[in-house]
Amino acid sequence: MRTSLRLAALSALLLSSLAQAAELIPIEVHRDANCGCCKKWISHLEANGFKVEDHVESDMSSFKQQHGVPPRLGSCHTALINGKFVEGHVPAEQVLALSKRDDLLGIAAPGMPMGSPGMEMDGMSDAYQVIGLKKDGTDVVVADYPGH
Ligand SMILES: [Cu+2]
Repeated sequence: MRTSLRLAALSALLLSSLAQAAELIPIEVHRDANCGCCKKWISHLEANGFKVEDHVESDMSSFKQQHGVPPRLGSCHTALINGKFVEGHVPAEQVLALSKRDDLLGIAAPGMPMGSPGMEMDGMSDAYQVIGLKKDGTDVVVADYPGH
């Protein structure tokens, strides 16, 4: 009797931790129809616990403008999560960390840095930074990725 109770408790525990592990984080990605690296970035997010809602836009530059992405931080795709933007090939770990940054309107990996997630090219990588846009409109460096 006692053993079966313990087993029941144990399997309940296992099931709940499995459910937690399976809980995916929703994010929407807006991109141009012909953007290949955007799709690769989506795969990177999906491999890291995100559930991506993929949107094809006809005019990315006006979309970026509408969502407050300054041109200096611009890249290819623009993702939206909890009212904040994620511009370009930002690593998934930084997208996760963004939930703790209420001082930021969004983050960006400006341009198309080689070696960033979705921009892998024969092991080459540029050094790049993830930049946060603060509510006062100024930029702050959120993370530094060294090249090699
Ligand atoms: Cu890209």
